[in-house]
Amino acid sequence: MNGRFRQWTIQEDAAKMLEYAAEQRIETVWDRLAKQQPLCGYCEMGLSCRNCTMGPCRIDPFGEGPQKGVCGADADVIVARNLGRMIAAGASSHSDHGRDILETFHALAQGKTTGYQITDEAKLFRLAAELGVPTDGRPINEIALDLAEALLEDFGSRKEQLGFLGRVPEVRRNLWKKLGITPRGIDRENVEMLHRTHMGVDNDYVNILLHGLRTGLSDGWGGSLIATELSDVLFGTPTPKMSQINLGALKADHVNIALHGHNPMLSSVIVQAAQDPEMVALAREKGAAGINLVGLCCTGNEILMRRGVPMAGNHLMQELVIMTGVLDAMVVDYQCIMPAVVDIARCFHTRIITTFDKAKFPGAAHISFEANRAYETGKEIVRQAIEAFSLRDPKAARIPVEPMAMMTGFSVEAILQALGGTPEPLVAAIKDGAIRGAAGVIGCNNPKIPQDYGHIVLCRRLIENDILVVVTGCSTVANAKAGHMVPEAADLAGPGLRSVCKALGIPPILHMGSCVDNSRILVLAAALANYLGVDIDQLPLAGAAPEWYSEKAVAIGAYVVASGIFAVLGVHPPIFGSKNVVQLLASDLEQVVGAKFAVEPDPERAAGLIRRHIESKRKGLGLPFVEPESIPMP
Ligand code: SF4
Ligand code: MSK
Repeated sequence: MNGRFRQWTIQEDAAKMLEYAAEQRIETVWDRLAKQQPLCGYCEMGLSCRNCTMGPCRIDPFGEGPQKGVCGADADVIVARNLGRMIAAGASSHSDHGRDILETFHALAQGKTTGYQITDEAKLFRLAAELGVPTDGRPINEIALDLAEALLEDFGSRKEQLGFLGRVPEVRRNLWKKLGITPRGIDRENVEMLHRTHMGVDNDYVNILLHGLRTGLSDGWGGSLIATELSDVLFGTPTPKMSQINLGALKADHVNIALHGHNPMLSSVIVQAAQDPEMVALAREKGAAGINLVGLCCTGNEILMRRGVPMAGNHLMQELVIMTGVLDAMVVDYQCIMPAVVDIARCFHTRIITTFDKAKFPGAAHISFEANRAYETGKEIVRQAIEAFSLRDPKAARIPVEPMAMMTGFSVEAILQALGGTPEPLVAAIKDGAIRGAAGVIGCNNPKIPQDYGHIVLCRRLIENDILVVVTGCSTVANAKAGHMVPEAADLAGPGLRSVCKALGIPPILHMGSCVDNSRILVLAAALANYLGVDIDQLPLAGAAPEWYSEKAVAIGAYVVASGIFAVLGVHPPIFGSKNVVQLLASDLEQVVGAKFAVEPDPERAAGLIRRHIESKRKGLGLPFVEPESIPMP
């Protein structure tokens, strides 16, 4: 591999495409990062503020220049306000996605959609019962309508707490109540954060950040959880299945369509439309062997989990997939889609098709998603991809690798089923020490870190230490490409985890879905805590986001820690301009919610931190443990 690209990616398919990009002088995310150097130090430390036009202001971290903004805000307030707004932006992104799913579900219940149905009736009944919606003898559409109305209420502010909080251990709900951080309404917490961080409202950094936890909780136990649960009802609760991964998932003789973004609403319909005999016949008429769908980012994770659709790549692959010359259309919904894909597509025959009126890209074709004609829209998109296929230059095809196998589909329901219907076997394996604990490794790629290095090294070290890993989002692709997500990968794990995985026929790293599906990890953690009669913060669990870039990852970090789970970040958040904020988040928070953040860019050391943390929790529960301090840090 070219040495220059070794600093950018550890993946063969990405490196080969980067060589091609360099030859053709096609600019990528890595080139643009290089052109941005040096990055603004004030912004990196969270010390710049542009919340009003008396500024923008900045605080001198060396103490020589200004220590206050024009309004008098100091470093603590500015850093906390900036972080609070990041959390609100991330939580709003997940929760608005949840609202879109909910509105489609609401329209389905009223018979106003095409291309949708209730796929998991049993889950619909369970959710209805949980939210107090009567089910006996009622038609399913009436139940769905009442459930939709009840969940729409969660977005408003008329309730004292969100509908799904009954899943949280009582002791933690009481803690949130005592701290005043019980999430009330999804929209409310986000709006309140924007209000508090306006000039001259909340000038207490602790108070701002406590509300940051509440805002995060409105995402994890609200918007994201609604997105996950209703997507399961609509499109089916995932079950284990095999699929494929990397740029080798593209097929040179097929019409190739990449589905990119986060929302499964349209992509699930496109999966049906691509199988429509009319579309298949049209593709053949144009000389294609068939229609091949691949996923990118979390839209990819959604259709991978439920339909086994292969994944072409994660966040940093979105530009490179276009350069294969065989991608006929990239269909995007929203979030994590770089504006640059339109520029790169101009060099090829690829059509970029935007689908949501709230996410338009100049230069792309726009086909508006409407639930009442979703199937027709799906077919129109497939038709456009087939037209683009006719324009493809067959000599320009360059698919750089063969696809890798992976196993997907580990919803909480599927995990429980694999365990025989009860968490007891998992609890027993943790109790006797065969499995030391579990870690959720989530989040993005960031061009500041060699692509996938953080995910792969961290996860490999964790499983070697008998720590069961669950992954979502872009960590999934990284680990699958490393061969970590097939049952045979049990051989890479320590002896305890290996024996459990082999007995169950599962990989040591389980795919739990997309970014909103981090709520599945919360639900599993709460279910384990409830089963054992303890709070979540007593469990030997941890979370990590080794290559995060997105505001959504900050919101996830906030709800993970507020729920009692230690979280390790691999990229520095913009907080280091305030010693007090760092002290609060990396230390004092533990006394408040039983968990805290750590920042550790080296994944070997991050694995050490997590192993020590898990052993300390085992000690606290009276389980066999290794003295945490005796575990060497790399
Ligand atoms: Fe400056 Fe205060 Fe305005 Fe921020 S809110 S830009 S610190 S004056
Ligand atoms: S897609 S939020 S880059 S995980 Fe969910 Fe990947 Fe991060 Fe987007």
